[in-house]
Amino acid sequence: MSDDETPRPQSDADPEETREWLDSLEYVFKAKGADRATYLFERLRDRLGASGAQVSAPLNTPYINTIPAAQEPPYPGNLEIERRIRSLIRWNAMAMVVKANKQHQGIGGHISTFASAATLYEVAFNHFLHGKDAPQGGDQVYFQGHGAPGVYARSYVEGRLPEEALHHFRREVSGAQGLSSYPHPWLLPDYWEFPTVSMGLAPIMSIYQARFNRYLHDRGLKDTSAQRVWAFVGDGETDEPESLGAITLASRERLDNLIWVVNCNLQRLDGPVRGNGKIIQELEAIFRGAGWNVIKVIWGRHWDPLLAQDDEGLLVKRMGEVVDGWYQKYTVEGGAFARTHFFGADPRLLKLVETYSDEQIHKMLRGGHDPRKVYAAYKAAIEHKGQPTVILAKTIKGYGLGEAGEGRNITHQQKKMNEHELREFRTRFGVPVSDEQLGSTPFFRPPAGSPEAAYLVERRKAMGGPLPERRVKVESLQTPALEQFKEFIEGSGDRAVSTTMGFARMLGRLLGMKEFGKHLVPIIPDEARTFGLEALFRQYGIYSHIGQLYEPVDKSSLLYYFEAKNGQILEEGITEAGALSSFIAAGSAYATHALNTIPFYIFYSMFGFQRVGDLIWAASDMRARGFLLGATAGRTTLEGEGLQHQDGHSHLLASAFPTIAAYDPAFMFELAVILQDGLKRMYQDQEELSYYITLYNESYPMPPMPANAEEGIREGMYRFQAAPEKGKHRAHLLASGPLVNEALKAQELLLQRYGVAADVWSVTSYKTLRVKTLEAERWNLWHPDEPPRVSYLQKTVQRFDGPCVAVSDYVRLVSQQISPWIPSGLLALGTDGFGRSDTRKALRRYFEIDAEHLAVATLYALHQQGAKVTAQTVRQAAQDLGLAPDDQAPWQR
Ligand SMILES: Cc1ncc(C[n+]2csc(CCOP(=O)(O)OP(=O)(O)O)c2C)c(N)n1
Ligand SMILES: [Mg+2]
Repeated sequence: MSDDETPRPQSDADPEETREWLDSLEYVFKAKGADRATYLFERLRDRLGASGAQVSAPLNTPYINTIPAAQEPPYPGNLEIERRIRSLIRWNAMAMVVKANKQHQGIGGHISTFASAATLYEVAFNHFLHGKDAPQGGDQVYFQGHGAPGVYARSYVEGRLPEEALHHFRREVSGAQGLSSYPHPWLLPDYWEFPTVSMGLAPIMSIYQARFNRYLHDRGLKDTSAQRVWAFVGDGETDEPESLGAITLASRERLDNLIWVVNCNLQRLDGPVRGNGKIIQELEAIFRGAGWNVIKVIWGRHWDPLLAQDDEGLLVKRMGEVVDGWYQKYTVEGGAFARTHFFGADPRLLKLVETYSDEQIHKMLRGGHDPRKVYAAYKAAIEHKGQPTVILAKTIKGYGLGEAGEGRNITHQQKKMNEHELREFRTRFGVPVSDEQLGSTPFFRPPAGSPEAAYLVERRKAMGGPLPERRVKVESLQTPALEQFKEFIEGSGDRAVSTTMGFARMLGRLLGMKEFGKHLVPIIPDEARTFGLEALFRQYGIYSHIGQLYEPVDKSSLLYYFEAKNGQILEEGITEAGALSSFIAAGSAYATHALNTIPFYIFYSMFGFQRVGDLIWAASDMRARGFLLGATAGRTTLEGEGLQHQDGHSHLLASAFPTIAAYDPAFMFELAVILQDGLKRMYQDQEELSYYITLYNESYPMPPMPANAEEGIREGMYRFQAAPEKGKHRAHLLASGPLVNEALKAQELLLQRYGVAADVWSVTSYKTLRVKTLEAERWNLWHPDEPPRVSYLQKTVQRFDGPCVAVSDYVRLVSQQISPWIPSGLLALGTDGFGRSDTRKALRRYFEIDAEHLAVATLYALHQQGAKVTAQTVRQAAQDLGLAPDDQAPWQR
């Protein structure tokens, strides 16, 4: 085993002396308890370290259960009934997948994930997980996505789901009662609370959920002191960087309301998680090092007598040296192989099992399949104070599937079982299905009045009702009227400000509103100073569960770095994934806590959809509400920063998210209208959507809101400035964000030099324009004999009397979203390509979106459409305006 280069401890030079030390320790342990013994041990270690010796602090404990058999609490439930119920759930979960694939090959589903986790879930369902009617409130439970069939099967056995629903597992659109493949609140809004199937997201979301529960408590918004967050995680899933990326937050914040159960079935999809190592030991060291309470549940009760006889530690040593790949093989090969290979390593080990049959050896349970061991771990976890707990439970993937897949590398994808395999499964778990019925793999529910049915009902009632359950009980919140944003509507006069600064002031105003302000949750990933939000630190405080234990260096300044237990701001540090997880927790509190908390998450727009788009997708699935503010937006407006920072496509990405309203405002008054509307829609009208708004850091005087612009701002476009005079030609310039200023310059240029009277439109949301037009078009398609519907966009552009040229700080596809409905076509300018570092002026010239390019493009569009503008005029204009086009487009460079 030891052909690696791990340093080994020295050999024992004086065994007698060693024995004396060990005896002393043993004496203290027995006479004065573990705490005293540990204390002495740590003092010895400290002293050695202080003397200059290299003391290693091993992060691993031996490969055995953390809770010894002697310390196991009695099991509070009826083990026999629970076993029968568990078996029925196993059967139904398996039947769901097998049936679905029998009827429609390829429809998919997973048997073996839940097969390995059934005991982990069932002990929790019967004794730990609280439903929403529990006096202290429900727990928040993240179920492993691929284990969904087991959760549905339990709901069926409980009588919550009708049989019809199970028949439509993974067939959601062809049956009224379809069940979604995985936990999706969007698809089953009364059932699932948390989307978990994109692996790695549930772990990080659960950490921030637990922290958010604390935040609500510390701010006095809700007593969450007895609510827990449970996350069931796959061992393979821990390879996702998001899974382990935030675990130190949980220990730093002392989240003893958080419990993770890692189902260590040693396998992922393709094969072993750590064939050459031990995933449980690896995770133990990581979590221990990160400050978590670690409870290992490795061996079931059948191993206890053997461990009790293991005076010399031979068995524990053997358990520790065998790698996971072998453990998997013992499952597949059976008892005889395990005897020879595992116990056969030493004659003394062989002797331990000499009275055991091969069959007995094969059936010796792994810890995660033994309800007593699992119960002991859960109980210790909920009683543990001051740290989050992770339970590392060893199980067998595909447990109970026998030759159909138990422990095999193909098991993750196993969806079919032949009659022989079904019979074995049925018999093994004692499911009351006859041989004749086997072929149809019937579902089975214990009849009403049976002991199983009664037990199920009684347990869930005692635990506070059904689970999972998503329940929305929040009340409408009165949101501020537009008049309360008057100063922003009136503009900034001559003072140059940016929309980011405008936002910072609006956020300040909202936070300061009596009653309303407390609902806000500002979230920042270490960029408050970049966005001009540092004034909020002192005024509203940065949330810290333990307050501020030090005097900040800037204490004497007005805006010092103030941390407080009731602080309102979530300053997340450099973690967009973590900040978004906080956004999700706050944005879904209307469902999880019946509270209207309003997240304002402000970040570098480049590090939003691009960096953590999958979490935004999960937020939408979860029906989270709130504001995502993509600041320092625009490929050219964020000058200097270059390729990795300059965002010119988040609006394109946002357009693919069904429930996100995406806005790209140019002026402070636009932002005020959008924010006010968003607050009203999400919190007063309780619509389920969220907002993505880009903010820029270019300063210019903010004009007052033109008359009658309000509706257009919300609908996506309005005429900001009509052509000041009549000209020989007409054109329409569509501009967004700071590029409206370039359009205004182009308007002047076109009129002065070329006699073109162009109207300047501010387009605040291409996405809104497009979606509403698609809706009208679709309605018309299905109602050809009725008067057609006309969208706001269509009504607006119907009146266009000249070509249409669009410009924004985003890629062309963003404005081209509305091309199909512009009668004379749309010529789009945009920032396709990688960003560069330079000044705004140079960048806009480079990307061909400045006023001069806009003017030439407009002349070209007029020429193309048969207006009296010759090709020569266009060419000459380019020359006169100093444009020297490169043959290569910016996206090729
Ligand atoms: C982000 C992501 N990548 C890949 C997948 C596909 N996938 C689904 S389950 C699975 C293996 C899961 O292994 P593990 O986490 O150990 O769970 P187990 O089924 O063994 O309990 C994979 C790769 C996914 N769902 N999400
Ligand atoms: Mg696994």
